[in-house]
Amino acid sequence: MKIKILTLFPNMFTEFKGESIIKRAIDKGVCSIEIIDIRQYSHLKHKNVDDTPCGGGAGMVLKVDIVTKAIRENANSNSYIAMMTPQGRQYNQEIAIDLSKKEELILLCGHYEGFDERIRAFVDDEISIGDYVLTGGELASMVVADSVIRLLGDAIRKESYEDDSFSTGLLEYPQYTRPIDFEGMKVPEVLLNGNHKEINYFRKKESLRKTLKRRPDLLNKYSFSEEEIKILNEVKKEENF
Ligand code: 6GU
Repeated sequence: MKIKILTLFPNMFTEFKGESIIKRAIDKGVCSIEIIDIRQYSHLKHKNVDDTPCGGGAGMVLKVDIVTKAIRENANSNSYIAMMTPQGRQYNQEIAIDLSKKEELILLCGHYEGFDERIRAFVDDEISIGDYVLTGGELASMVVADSVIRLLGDAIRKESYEDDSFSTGLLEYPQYTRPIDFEGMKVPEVLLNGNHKEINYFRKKESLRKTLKRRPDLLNKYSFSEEEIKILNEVKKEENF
């Protein structure tokens, strides 16, 4: 997969690209990341990319002519163009899986007050990473790129993600490693006895317990096996739900 990030702050991505897992994916040839400075597409004297809003008001607005030039000169018929804004659809694992199947992904990052509304006609998608406001789309684009890249190049795992995506999944069961006793806090006995049937049962039960207590909304979307329904009922009894 080719990922192109259009940004006014290319330096923000230097560390990101060099980070171990991302770097490994790039080195393995699973993906390439190209950081493109929107400013180079400005025809203006001082390479300005924004202007005051029509109708007045505070802040600056990214110019439609310059941003669309940046898009047009970098997109082709295989590009899927997503704009990073707090007004977009809320990002989740399902969207990450969808994006991981694209041949080329273009992430458009804005800053200042926002994009000229007409830019929206030139993108395929608009993504927000949650209900809070960032100073720009760069951090959000790194979140998206990271979550997509970790899905690449592992066809078997991708299949298991398909029928078990986070949106239909459960929270992870608790993990432990040595020491077995830390200041009186002990690793659960069952994990030390080597009985894999018991271990799997414990893990499923604790995964259901954690999901019930922290993210009960996920249980509404989860498709339970009969065994899991029994285990969940046991957990509910123990937790007085
Ligand atoms: Cl994608 N951009 C900005 N500026 N703020 C955000 C966001 C994106 N997602 C959540 N907050």
